[in-house]
Amino acid sequence: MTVAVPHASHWGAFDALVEDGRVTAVRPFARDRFPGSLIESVPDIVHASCRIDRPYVRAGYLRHGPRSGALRGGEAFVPVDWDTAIRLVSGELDRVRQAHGNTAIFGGSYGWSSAGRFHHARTQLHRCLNALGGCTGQLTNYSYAAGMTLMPHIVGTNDCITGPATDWPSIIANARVLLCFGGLPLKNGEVCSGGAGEGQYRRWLREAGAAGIRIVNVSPLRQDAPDFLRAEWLPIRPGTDTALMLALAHEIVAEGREDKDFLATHCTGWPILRAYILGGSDGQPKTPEWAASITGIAAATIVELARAIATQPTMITSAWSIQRQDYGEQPYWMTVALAAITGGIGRPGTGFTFGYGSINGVGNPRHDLPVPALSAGRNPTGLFIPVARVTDMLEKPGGVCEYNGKRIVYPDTKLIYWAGGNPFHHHQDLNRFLRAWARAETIVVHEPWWTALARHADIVLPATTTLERNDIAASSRDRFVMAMKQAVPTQGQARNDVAIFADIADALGVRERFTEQRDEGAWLRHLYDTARAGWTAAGLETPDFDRFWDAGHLEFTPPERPFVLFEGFRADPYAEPLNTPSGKVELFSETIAGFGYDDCPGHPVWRAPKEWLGAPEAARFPLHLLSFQPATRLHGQLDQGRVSLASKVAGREPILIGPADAAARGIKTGDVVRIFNDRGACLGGAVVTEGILPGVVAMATGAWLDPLEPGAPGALCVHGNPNVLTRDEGTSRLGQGPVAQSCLVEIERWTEPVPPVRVHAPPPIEEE
Ligand SMILES: Nc1nc2c(c(=O)[nH]1)N[C@H]1C(S)=C(S)[C@@H](COP(=O)(O)OP(=O)(O)OC[C@H]3O[C@@H](n4cnc5c(=O)[nH]c(N)nc54)[C@H](O)[C@@H]3O)O[C@H]1N2
Ligand SMILES: Nc1nc2c(c(=O)[nH]1)N[C@H]1C(S)=C(S)[C@@H](COP(=O)(O)OP(=O)(O)OC[C@H]3O[C@@H](n4cnc5c(=O)[nH]c(N)nc54)[C@H](O)[C@@H]3O)O[C@H]1N2
Ligand SMILES: [Mo]
Repeated sequence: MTVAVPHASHWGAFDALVEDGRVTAVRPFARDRFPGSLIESVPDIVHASCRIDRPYVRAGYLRHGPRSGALRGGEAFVPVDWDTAIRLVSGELDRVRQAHGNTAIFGGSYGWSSAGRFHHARTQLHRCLNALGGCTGQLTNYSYAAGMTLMPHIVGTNDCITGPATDWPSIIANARVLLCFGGLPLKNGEVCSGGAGEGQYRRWLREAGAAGIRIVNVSPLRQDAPDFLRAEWLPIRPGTDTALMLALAHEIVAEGREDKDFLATHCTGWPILRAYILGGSDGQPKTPEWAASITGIAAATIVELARAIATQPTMITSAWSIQRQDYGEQPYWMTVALAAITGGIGRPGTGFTFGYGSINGVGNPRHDLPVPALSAGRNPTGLFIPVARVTDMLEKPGGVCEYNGKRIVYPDTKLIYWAGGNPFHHHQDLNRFLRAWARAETIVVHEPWWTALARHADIVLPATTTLERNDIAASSRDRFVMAMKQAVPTQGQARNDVAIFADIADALGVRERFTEQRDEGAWLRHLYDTARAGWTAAGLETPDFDRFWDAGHLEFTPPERPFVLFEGFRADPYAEPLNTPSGKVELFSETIAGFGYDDCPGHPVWRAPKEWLGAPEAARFPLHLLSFQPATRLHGQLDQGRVSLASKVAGREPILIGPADAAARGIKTGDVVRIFNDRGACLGGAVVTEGILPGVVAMATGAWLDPLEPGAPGALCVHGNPNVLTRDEGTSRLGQGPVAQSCLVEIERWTEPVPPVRVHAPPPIEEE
């Protein structure tokens, strides 16, 4: 007999079809008119052979105990029972906090975990560590660190990134030009953090395409706008969007078409930025000809585009990707400036927003309502590092990190605890990271699967997947709240993260502080009721928990009136000022200028990236590598599922390369290639395409790291994880965001026998 169990995930809501305790298939949530395909991988991951079946300890750790300097990843694991595992972990947590203080415990644990708001592993870890006196935590994120640090200074809010933003109905009704830096890739709408009931992004793109809006895809990749949008493709050299924006601004000013009123009444610093654009402050007018030589886009094209955006209602959207590069603050600041110059800010369907094409849900019509969410509580140490500075922190105890006007002193990390994220997926320059990782004495990881993270740990605790527990999925960007019901029994000896932490808390005498005496059922009810109080306060009638749970979902009717960000400010900047020092849009920021950072001065500037096609290093590594979000999975998640596996080329991660670059290297579609630079090397499967700017290659993130010699920094990744190649540096001292997109490589055909990909099967196991 087949039972259908309602469930949800970051990659969509679905019914799990269950036979004899196994998920055999899924079908999309009946209310989702635009379902995606990633959910098809769910049965594969729940019952994967790479599930961790019981607790394990690295053989050398079991023998020698906690030790700094051990290179991890190359040794067999030894199974242990749960009591031993909990004793080891709680003993270490206690030893380290007693001997070195809580900041020696690095519990940042960045990552997306799973969609359920209660069993969210990272939040559960933080609750546990906070109950134990705290840890070193992390600030910002990998997605838009530079942007989210900058925006509060210049527009007083991050709503232009996280929403609520000017919504799609408003754009479709009012915009005539949609200028997209980084495009509107279809693939990115496959996911929504916390889970979406409906894949609305696909709907909005169809409607925008049908509305006759002129859509301009500024990107090195043609596929960043799906064919049905009939977008114009402006292939741009990676890392040069700021130069293009400055030239657009120059042309608008040269033709006297800037919105002088808006610049005078709603902005501060325009005379300073204007002088920079016209060349008065540095001797270099930012003309279309100047930008053409940097961006590779013809001056005449820039002139025509400048006229179009100055004379027609225009929405400017910049993908989150374009700030994950050297000086990533600059294209974001200049996006705001360009929207100010065209005068679109706060008017229906125009202005600027970051990331309409970056994730499902940006620009969805929505109420600003609370969603059920577990609180991690307060970290008593108060110490947080910018998330992407993790290698620096491990390398330089006592070192100073400058960030957004502050000086943060790095702690001396002895114990690393990771649950619900994967630095061997997300961090840059993994070979450097692996050496820094060796400095820790103990590394504890919770994972459902033998990912590269689990393989590089000392103590590995098997976590359940969401299909093995009850939870609630919700995102502020989506109109559904979804019940995630347990579909199958716990697999192997896996346990829920919360149960593991409850036992650790118990061993250290803080069980009640951690559990607040609630079990899973009581917690779900509590989180739902807390959010519901907010819904009631907003005047909305909603079902009680039992009725919600029985129905399997709750739906809010979206507001009818289109939403326009900064509408009130536009109408009256004195009655509704921005939350900035001047109350206006800061085209020059005294605060930022006061930090004295030459890598992020007081107004937007063009700074040539450290690695790009115009850099001296391009002589040795002549190809710019983009490592974008994967169409076939969520980061490293689902890589062992059918959708991701079907996309591999010769069993490797596909890498897109243009015909001329491929021919010059004797490469054709289907070939295995080696991609390399001074930081590392990986294999990939070549896909030759016309749709990429010459000199650029592109490989998605998320292939599980699979070193030819596990544990050896510098070893070839035989599978295709681009983070062995990327650079690990901050965007600037302001945002300290990651710069994954600023990366040069060379490629050659791989002529030796092709090594097998082994990472989707368990690592070597020693018997007890
Ligand atoms: N080169 C390059 N690198 C990048 C980017 C890029 O553009 N280019 N993008 C960056 C961005 S924007 C992001 S957000 C990051 C994403 O980086 P991450 O969020 O770290 O990537 P995920 O693979 O989603 O990691 C989540 C991990 O949690 C595990 N997990 C899932 N459910 C559970 C659970 O219930 N319990 C436990 N204990 N574990 C669970 C999964 O198996 C997985 O290993 O990557 C960044 N890295
Ligand atoms: N299917 C799927 N969707 C996802 C995710 C996933 O893992 N899978 N991850 C989610 C997450 S965590 C995040 S943060 C978002 C990220 O959202 P984004 O950061 O917007 O996504 P990316 O795919 O990294 O980049 C979008 C496009 O920008 C282009 N690009 C790169 N560099 C440049 C440049 O210098 N200039 C210009 N003009 N274009 C450039 C690339 O061609 C790329 O395809 O995606 C989310 N959506
Ligand atoms: Mo992200």
